[in-house]
Amino acid sequence: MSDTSVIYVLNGPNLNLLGVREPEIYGRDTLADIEQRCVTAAGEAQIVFRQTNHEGVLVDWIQEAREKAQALIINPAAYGHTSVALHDALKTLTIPVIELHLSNPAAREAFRHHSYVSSAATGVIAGFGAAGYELAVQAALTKVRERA
Ligand code: CA2
Repeated sequence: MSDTSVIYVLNGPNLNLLGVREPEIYGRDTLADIEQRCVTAAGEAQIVFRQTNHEGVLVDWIQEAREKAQALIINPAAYGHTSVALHDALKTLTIPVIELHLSNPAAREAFRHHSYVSSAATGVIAGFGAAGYELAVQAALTKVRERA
């Protein structure tokens, strides 16, 4: 059976710097490398992969995903710790939502311990570096197939 599912992979602020700064925390893969890993992991499913430094743009893309995607993966970066707007936007979705972090925020500074996204997510993947994106795509595909 062919898989024409569309999976949105949204990335928040500063993740455009991946592979350029702080490789000891976030690894050496660039965001372009990670996009390619997602495309490979998705097989016949389609990946829509985006990054923005702007909170409202993330809200717009989440609303777009309501119409166009079968699952959504989001690394909200710092907005995960601050944004009620992201929480509210994600709560409007009926598709599976996977929150993703390269590092494990629970093992870092206290201000990273709370996430406004987790309570609107189907599940959370954190601490596995760039490989977490591949795990998230697999989880998204599993959830989509369960619902088919
Ligand atoms: O571990 C993650 O994926 C985070 O979402 C990354 C965020 C951080 O605020 C979250 O607590 C956890 C930070 C993204 C910043 O990305 C950079 C990448 C390279 C160099 C500097 C920052």
